[in-house]
Amino acid sequence: MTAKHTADTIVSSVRNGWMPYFPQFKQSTLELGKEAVASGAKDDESITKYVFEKLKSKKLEYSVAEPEAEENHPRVWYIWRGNAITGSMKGHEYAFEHYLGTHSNLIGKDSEEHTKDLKWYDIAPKGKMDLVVDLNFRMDSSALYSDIVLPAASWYEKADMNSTDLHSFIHPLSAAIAPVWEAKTDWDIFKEVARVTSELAKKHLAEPQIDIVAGALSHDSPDEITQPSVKDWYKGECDPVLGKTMHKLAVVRRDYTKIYEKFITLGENVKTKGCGAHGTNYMCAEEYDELITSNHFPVEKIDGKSLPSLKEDVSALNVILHLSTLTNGALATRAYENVEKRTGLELKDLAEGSGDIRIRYADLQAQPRRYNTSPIWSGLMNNGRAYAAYTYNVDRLVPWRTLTGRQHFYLDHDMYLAYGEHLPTYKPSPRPEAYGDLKETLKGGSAKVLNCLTPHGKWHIHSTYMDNHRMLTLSRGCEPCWLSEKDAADLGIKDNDWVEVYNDHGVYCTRACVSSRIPKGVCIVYHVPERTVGIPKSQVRGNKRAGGHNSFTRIHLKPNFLCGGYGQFSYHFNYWGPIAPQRDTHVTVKRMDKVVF
Ligand SMILES: Nc1nc2c(c(=O)[nH]1)N[C@H]1C(S)=C(S)[C@@H](COP(=O)(O)OP(=O)(O)OC[C@H]3O[C@@H](n4cnc5c(=O)[nH]c(N)nc54)[C@H](O)[C@@H]3O)O[C@H]1N2
Ligand SMILES: Nc1nc2c(c(=O)[nH]1)N[C@H]1C(S)=C(S)[C@@H](COP(=O)(O)OP(=O)(O)OC[C@H]3O[C@@H](n4cnc5c(=O)[nH]c(N)nc54)[C@H](O)[C@@H]3O)O[C@H]1N2
Ligand SMILES: [Mo]
Repeated sequence: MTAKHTADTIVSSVRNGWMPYFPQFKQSTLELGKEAVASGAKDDESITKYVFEKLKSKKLEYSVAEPEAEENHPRVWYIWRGNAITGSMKGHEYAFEHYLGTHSNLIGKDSEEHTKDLKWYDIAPKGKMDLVVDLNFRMDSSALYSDIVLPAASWYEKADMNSTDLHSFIHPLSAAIAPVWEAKTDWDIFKEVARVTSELAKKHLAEPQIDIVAGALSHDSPDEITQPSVKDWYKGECDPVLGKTMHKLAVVRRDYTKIYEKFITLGENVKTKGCGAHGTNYMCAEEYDELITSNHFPVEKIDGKSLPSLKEDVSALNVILHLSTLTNGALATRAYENVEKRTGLELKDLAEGSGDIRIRYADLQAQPRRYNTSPIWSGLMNNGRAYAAYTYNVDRLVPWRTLTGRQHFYLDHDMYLAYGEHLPTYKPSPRPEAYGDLKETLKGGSAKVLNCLTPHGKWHIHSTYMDNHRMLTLSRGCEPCWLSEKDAADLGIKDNDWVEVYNDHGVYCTRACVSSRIPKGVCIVYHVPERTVGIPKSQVRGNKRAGGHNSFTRIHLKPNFLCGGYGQFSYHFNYWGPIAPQRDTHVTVKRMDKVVF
């Protein structure tokens, strides 16, 4: 199990239903839907069966098993509220080369260890992406590389909300002025994209389509007990059974001409299926109807039917607030009643006093308001108590959302056992050579190797606020490379010298900040410089423009984070899945004798 290339573990992870992956299959899922119908399949059940049989007989191949095939390239990328290129993109230069097809400072060679389940290509394709669209109010590094930049309204030009599970307030953003010049609110931009797509669909995708979606085995559902041991149906280790030994399949009927209508209304699935997350659920048919009958909310008439309106950003916000347990007390009570049934515990008292609370967007604007204590989050906040995670489980004995309902120290999953991750134990860091960050760089020579860390910026949030004048004045006009006095002396580097931080993956040019606070053997480049500020040309890369702090990084996925279908190791969007560690990246640092911008 552990002898596999991590990319091969990703392949089994998708086939076994531990993780979703897009694009899904080597064949278009709309074509697949048509083919199923042409073969005589009529209802969802027979369409699902058709696709299942095709997967089982291996006539339908998974995209994840051949990411280099043209049919499997991701083509269109929308970047919204992220600085995906440079900011988040660890392994930046690899993405330049293979996804964007731009210049890159990569000199790394392919690994000698080839994949088995994932089809290996000796020459990997370049520039897989066709179109990159960025919504932003700043010309950040991602915007610089995008084909289309859609100017977004800033936080003072639109209605919006922010919230997290770690504090107990919902933060409103309000328009003080109208969006300047061509800028639009994010809501209006996406609404316009939806409208134009629907228009174009009348010509290109006029007929309703049948789509197939493969879903992962999910957290907080019976899927958590589907795979007590790791077996691969694809390799004949067990029978393929949808939603048990493999992923699920859903048939989704799409009408692309109606995307706009769907964007501006809330559909009836919410009424019939209810809402919920994190192991909670509640019906909200009454509240859904209130959105239509009460004159507090606007409606849209579609084909003679009234539906709650999401046309304007403020309407969308009020719909969310009306249907959330956090801001509609009747729903908090109902959700606790459901947890009472599941746990046999008395919990409804936690909603006491919030029954008639209804928080609207205008209320949030008037003054800060704490939201209701609700089973969706694990912190109890009654009577002004500060939010602290898991007080719900500790104080009220509500089972933890794990396989046993308790906190786990010992993890008895096959993959955790195989990797020696079943108990927290000390594992020495592999030697720098094992990581291979400097194979080409140090060919025919040697140099001082430092472990370069890229922690979060002290005074800015990622790339935001980094590039304003005040911040740049505080930080030498750049994001410097922090070095220990000893390493700097060994490398002949003085404080404030221009240096190159580089390895096989890429290069970042900046000033040195020599400090007694940095231990020997380590250097630090804080997350995130912007390509718009002070990026000179690199001498070690023959006068090519250097990159940012993610240029010298790459990702080492932790394979056991890919597993699924077993208790707390079950997929949930943004909660369980592999993270992208750039830890233990090794570099060398060299003084620049000439700085050319
Ligand atoms: N090497 C290394 N890489 C890392 C990390 C690391 O520690 N080291 N950390 C990782 C982590 S944990 C994270 S969270 C990511 C963060 O990385 P990103 O999320 O990519 O970084 P941000 O700079 O926060 O990007 C947010 C962008 O959204 C824009 N924006 C803000 N508000 C709005 C809005 O209302 N509308 C629109 N349209 N745009 C808006 C901002 O101008 C900014 O350009 O980076 C990851 N990458
Ligand atoms: N000021 C500011 N605050 C932020 C953010 C920001 O950008 N700026 N971003 C927010 C976000 S989205 C996130 S995810 C959090 C991140 O916040 P943290 O999780 O605190 O992340 P970092 O600052 O990247 O790293 C924490 C520490 O890990 C150390 N470290 C690096 N490699 C290793 C290692 O191999 N082993 C160990 N044990 N330690 C190591 C680093 O030196 C650093 O001191 O911060 C949030 N808060
Ligand atoms: Mo983060």
